[in-house]
Amino acid sequence: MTTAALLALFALTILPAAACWLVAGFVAAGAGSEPGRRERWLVVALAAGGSLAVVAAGVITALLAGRGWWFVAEKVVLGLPLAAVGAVAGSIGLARWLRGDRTPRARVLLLAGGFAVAAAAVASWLIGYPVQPVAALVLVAAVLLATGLTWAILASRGRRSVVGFAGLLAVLLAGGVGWSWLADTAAPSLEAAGHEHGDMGGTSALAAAPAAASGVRSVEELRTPVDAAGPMRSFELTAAQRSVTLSSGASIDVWSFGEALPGPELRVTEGDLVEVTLRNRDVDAGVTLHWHGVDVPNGEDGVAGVTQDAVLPGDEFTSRFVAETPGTYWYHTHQASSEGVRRGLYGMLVVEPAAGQAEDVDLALPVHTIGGAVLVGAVDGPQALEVPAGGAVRLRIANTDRAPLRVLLAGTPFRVAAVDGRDVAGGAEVEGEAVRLAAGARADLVFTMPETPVRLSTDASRESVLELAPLGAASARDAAWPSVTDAPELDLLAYGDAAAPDLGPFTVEADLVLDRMPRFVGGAPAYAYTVNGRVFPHIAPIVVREGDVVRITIANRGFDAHPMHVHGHHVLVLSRDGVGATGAPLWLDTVDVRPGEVWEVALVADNPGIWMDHCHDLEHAAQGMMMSLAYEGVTTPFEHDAHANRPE
Ligand SMILES: [Cu+2]
Repeated sequence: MTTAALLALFALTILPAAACWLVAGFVAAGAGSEPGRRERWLVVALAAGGSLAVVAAGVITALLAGRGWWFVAEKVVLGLPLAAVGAVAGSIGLARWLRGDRTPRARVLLLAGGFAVAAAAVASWLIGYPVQPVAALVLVAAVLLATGLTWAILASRGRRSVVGFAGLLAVLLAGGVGWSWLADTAAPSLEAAGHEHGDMGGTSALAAAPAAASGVRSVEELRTPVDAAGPMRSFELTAAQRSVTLSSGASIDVWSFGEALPGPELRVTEGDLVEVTLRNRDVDAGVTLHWHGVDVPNGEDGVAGVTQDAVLPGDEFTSRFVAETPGTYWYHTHQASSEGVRRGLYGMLVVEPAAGQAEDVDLALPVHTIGGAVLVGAVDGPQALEVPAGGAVRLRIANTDRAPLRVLLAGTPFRVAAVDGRDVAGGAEVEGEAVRLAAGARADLVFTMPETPVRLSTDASRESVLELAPLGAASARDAAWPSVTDAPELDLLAYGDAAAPDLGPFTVEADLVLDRMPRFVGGAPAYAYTVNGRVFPHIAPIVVREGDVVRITIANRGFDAHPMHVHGHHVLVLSRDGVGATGAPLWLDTVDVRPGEVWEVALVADNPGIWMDHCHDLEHAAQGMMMSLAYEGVTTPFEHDAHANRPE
């Protein structure tokens, strides 16, 4: 059984357990001094069901423990002990009540059992990983006070003790919420300053080394030198609110970097010095340019509030970087990005090899959902392209949406030549397999045009498909094409020529445990997306020094996929769910961590700065799932919330 299924099953047993015990307690409490036969049997049945469910929750927890401590810590430390104590207390109360004990004690015990099991159910949801001692104490104290309140009521201890217990309980719960609010509105922690090296629970062999010789640097100093070598390629992009007519004829209001969607394709050559001037005409929320997948110097990274200020209407900002690695990239705003990207502030960046692109046909095709339409490249709806048989074709697919995307190239064998802007060595031809792209990810599909049509489809849209065919080739009927949803999925961890790059020993270890729980985001209560139980900008950064080799373990406790995107670096996939990667070295900038999965990736700290590391389901990022990879000695003068800066 998958870890996600076990997590769901745990919730589906502990919740009924709590419900059974609570209802049993309330029925007994309400039954008065002479319970009828039906009431007695109902309470017995509920208690039996509740006890069975508690035992089942224990068994599921044992199974989950085998998948990793991240999934069970709060269950083992708090939840199950509470549930066990609750079930025992409830059973004792039940036995007394059945024997005719009509003192309040029996019914109080029964209800206390219900409170304890309910607290166990809440623990998983509210406390998560790592176990937060204050929250755990609040929960236990709440059970005790609720029990006291029940006793005061059932034993008729008078209005004063009822009000006393109720008041204490209210103060406790308000205090717990207040404590949480304080933690979630404290000073941001994005810089390494004030954090011990390797404080994510790891150790660093370099920890004793003296601080970097260059001392403290600002992100503003970490920019591409004005006199950097390379042929200059200059572009200008103007962000504006526009009304755009799609190829289908539909007219939609967008925010865009050009007159059409997507923004202008920037196609440069390896070694070029790329200079892009961004102007904001009238996007009130502000914009920036982030070069997704390009490991630019930190000051060019385009994150509002971290590497620069948001570019507000009338302002401009010029980014410069050397296009070092050929590949498929994209650009998008990193100011109010969850709204801005969705509304259309995105475009493609292609870096061709210095030796020239090998293929005859080379298309960059971002897939984007907007205003009810799905654009593949610039077209919403079917599109056809004539390609001579025998021609080499490269389709650069980018998922610019927030949801994962499945892509099926049918009618020809193909190779996945590159993923996330890094070539995949020795990938064999595959046919009929779908390629899954996490939000933000790219894949280059390469094939030789056959005599018959080839069709690219995605699970984002039935209509928006691309058909490539030699002149005169008859198109296949729609029904004849295989369905993208039925196609098996290509496993990139087992694709291509195996090789094990030697990165050297790990000097920093970091665990990122992804979850969903009630927190305060931007001061407002939210069912937030969390990393290690915290939300942006209060998640402790991964702190590194230049030269560190970092092993990052990402565990997903939630029920959503989290495409974790680290800026300024690519990470090498080591393993998924304990199974080592066996294919060509897979260097990703976006790691597709699905529910219940545990990924181990390696990162070489070779690009100093303060780098965002966040979920590229940008709604999740906006709801807290955003943190930093911070180099020691790097500071930023830019502030979250100041100058309207809102990178999420
Ligand atoms: Cu996410």
